Amino acid sequence: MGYKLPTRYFALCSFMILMFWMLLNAVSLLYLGSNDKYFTRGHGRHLQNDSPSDDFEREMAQEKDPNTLGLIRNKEDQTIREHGYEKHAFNELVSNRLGFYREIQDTRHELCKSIRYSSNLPSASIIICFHNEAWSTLLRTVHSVLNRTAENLVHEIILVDDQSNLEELKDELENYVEKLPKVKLLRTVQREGLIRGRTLGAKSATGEVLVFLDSHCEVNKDWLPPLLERIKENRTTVVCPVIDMINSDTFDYQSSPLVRGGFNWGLHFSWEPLPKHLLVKPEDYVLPIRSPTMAGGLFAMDRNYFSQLGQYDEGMNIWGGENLEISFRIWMCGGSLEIIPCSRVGHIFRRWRPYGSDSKGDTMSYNSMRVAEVWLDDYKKYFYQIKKGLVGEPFGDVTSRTELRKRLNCKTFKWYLKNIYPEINLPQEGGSVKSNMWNPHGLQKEKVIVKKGNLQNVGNSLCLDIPGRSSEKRATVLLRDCQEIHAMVSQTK
Ligand SMILES: [Mn+2]
Repeated sequence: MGYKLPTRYFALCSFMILMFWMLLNAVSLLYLGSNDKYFTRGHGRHLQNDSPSDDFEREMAQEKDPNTLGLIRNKEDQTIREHGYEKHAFNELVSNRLGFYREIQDTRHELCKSIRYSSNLPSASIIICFHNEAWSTLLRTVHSVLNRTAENLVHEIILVDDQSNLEELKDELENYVEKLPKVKLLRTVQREGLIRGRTLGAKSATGEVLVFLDSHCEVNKDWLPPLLERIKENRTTVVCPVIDMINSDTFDYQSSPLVRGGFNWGLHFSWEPLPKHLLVKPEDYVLPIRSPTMAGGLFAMDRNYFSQLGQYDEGMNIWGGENLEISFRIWMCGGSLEIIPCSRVGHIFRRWRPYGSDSKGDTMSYNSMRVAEVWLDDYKKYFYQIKKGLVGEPFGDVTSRTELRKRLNCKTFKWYLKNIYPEINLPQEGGSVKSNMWNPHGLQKEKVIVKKGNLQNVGNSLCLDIPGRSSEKRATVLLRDCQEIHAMVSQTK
């Protein structure tokens, strides 16, 4: 007996611990479950609010536990996560759980915090162009602007929907946006792409300054005054915030180092380290940085100056090259381009572009040819040296853009290289150039094609195939009859 008693006690204790554990789980699940619903689209409490109030902000600001943020609790979670990656190339499950507003770390340099800005800064029209953006990332962009920007500085927020076909971005978005202050929703009539979409937004804007943002951003503390101040001092200065990194899997917000924009002769944008002499004293970390080019998604520019300088090249399709075009144009036609270290905006860096370009093909190459033809003068030979396949390919009519260049009395590309980007190397004849670019996903390796052909399983005559365009990142690979593939390839030739 003396031996059985402790066993029974032990069993009883175990049972009670188990019960307690289950109770704890039930409570935490209930709590988290309700929290999820709070942010589920269409059912959130904020929908009843006419505008995000202080209460709203406080409630929204509660810390999201990074340990459970990505947890898959049921089949539905799994589906959201998987479909999210397919549609948006980021973890939509985590994004949904973060809600429309969250606290993020203030990534500015200490010295930024004591800078005072003018009380009569120009007002901004914030233009956010999107195509099939995820509900939570789009609205977190909007709410971060509403919550982290002084009201008098936001003239309006213009959302430009470029033919999204996601159901929630139709009526539901329209109804939601109606309840937000200062937010307008425009829609293109046909797929226009980022470039004409932004121009459409700019045409309807009435604020003094245009601020372009991507649709998956979170603006950081006091992000706007440093940009507006610089434009107020000189309306031909175009300014970019430092683009902090939001991790596409965890949504972790990380500070970016101070870098500037460059490019290579294939006309690809690249981030590069600052020349050493620019970062010596502590003050150097808050002073504007002259940048040869901009990344393209996030910048601010005087509205009239944007028009005067020729907006965008509307002959460009969907995406790509427009950032270099506007960068060259700004510098060569009398303006300047800067990165402002005290202005920080987080942006989700994805590993691949989740949407195609419809029937428009490789728009990056097409657009880059237009840039080369209009702005590069004799230097365009270096572009075609690297992009041999583009020689003789169509690039549309660039007459209006060459006329614009003449009308604005712009300087030569030689002047630009000598004065704005002396660090660039000219490629050796026929060769390519290596650049020491900074890349948020680590160093990019150069691609070398050693051999081309089919990959075949000799046992069953099945071959690896990529349905759709093989150049698309994250394309699916499947096994298919080799004969079938062969037939399709010869058909398309
Ligand atoms: Mn983006």
